[in-house]
Amino acid sequence: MKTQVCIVGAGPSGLLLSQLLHLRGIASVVLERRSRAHVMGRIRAGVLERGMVALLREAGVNARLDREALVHEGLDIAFDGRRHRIDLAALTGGAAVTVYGQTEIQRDLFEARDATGGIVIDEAEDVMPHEVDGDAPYVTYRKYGVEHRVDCDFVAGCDGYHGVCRTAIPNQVLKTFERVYPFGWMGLLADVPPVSDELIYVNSARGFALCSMRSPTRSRYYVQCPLEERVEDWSDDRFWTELIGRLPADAGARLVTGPSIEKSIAPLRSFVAEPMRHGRLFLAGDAAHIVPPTGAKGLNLAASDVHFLSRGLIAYYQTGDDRGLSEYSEKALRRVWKAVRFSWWMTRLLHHFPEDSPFDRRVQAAELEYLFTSKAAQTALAENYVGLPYE
Ligand code: RFL
Ligand code: PHB
Repeated sequence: MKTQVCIVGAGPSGLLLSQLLHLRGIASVVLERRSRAHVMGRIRAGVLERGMVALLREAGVNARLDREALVHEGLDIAFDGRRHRIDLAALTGGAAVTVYGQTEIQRDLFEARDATGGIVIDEAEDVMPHEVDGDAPYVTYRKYGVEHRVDCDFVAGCDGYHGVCRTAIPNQVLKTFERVYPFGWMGLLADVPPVSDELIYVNSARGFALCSMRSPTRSRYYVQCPLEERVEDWSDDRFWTELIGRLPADAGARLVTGPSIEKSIAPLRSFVAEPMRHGRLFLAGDAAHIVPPTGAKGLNLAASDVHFLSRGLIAYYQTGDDRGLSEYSEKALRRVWKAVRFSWWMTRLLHHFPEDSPFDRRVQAAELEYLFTSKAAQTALAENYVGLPYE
């Protein structure tokens, strides 16, 4: 098979890139390791920056989002039993975030690719990019025991943190940066009305908690948990009791509980791989970087990467101008590191770190106190949370 861009991974990065290229007449083939049911069943992000919403609109996958998504102009941070609202809209001159599940975005993107005859091959085994530093790269994979080869101009590595494309960059070229946090997030999804109209991020004596949502009738809650915990150790009852114990009293009293639809534990990690381009291979999204979910930035970074990469590829195919491709890694990484910084900072601010000394705890409390009383500090949080510009 021959195509222009071979995209590895059918997560949000891969499908969005494929759809944006299609709209400009650029052909792609998407190779995905998992089944479609598996990809559609993953419960992940929920908060979209305006840049990502604009990109989904550009890709023509905004119809359901426009009908169903929730617009949030603020969020709450709770500490020491008190709640403080960060007025995102007032602090940023009118910006807001959009609450719409990654699961829904996956569905909208699959539907769009199917409707326009997009080639998305699922259950592709042993996907492997070759010759990416030459002029004629290709990708091999196996399906139903048969070997296949896709010849292409470029390979887009959109295959997530555990993907294979990053490994095609030689060790002497690739630099990685990493911070592993000493806890995870236990998440629960349930068809119960959210405890509040806006998200509540909680730093409590028992650790971090987050009240989020997918719709007016579906809630997503998280509690910080030790890394060695297993989902099987968390009955719904244990989860709800722990969550209520961490919420400010008024929210705890109002919380509606119910049977879980999904429960999972995610470890927290910051990770960046540089460069994001090697020859004719381009990494985008979690394949190149991971952030802890505290700042709601992972999916949004995948979108900004896809924005820069799609612009570069479109310019190349339309006019032969390869500047966008040459600058891709540097441009994307500038924005990535700012989101890495913000996610690390939010994580540091809101979690209980087991190794913290009494001094560290006092500094954390002082930083929260400062945030609650300083408009400058709130503005810094707000402009990062709604999303820095794509530039
Ligand atoms: P994905 O979604 O991991 O997709 C990669 C795809 O590649 C496939 N794949 C392969 N295919 C072929 N061959 C191989 N060798 C392959 N290896 C892997 C995989 O099966 C998969 O389908 O990466 P992508 O597209 O870059 O998207 C990134 C986002 O999924 C991720 O950043 C976010 O989910 C992170 N995240 C959040 N981001 C936000 O912006 N806001 C949030 O509120 C938010 N909350 C979260 C999150 C992530 C979480 N978890 C579970 C990690 C909350 C959680 C709990
Ligand atoms: C979510 O709704 O899953 C969510 C929201 C905000 C975050 C992380 C996850 O910071």
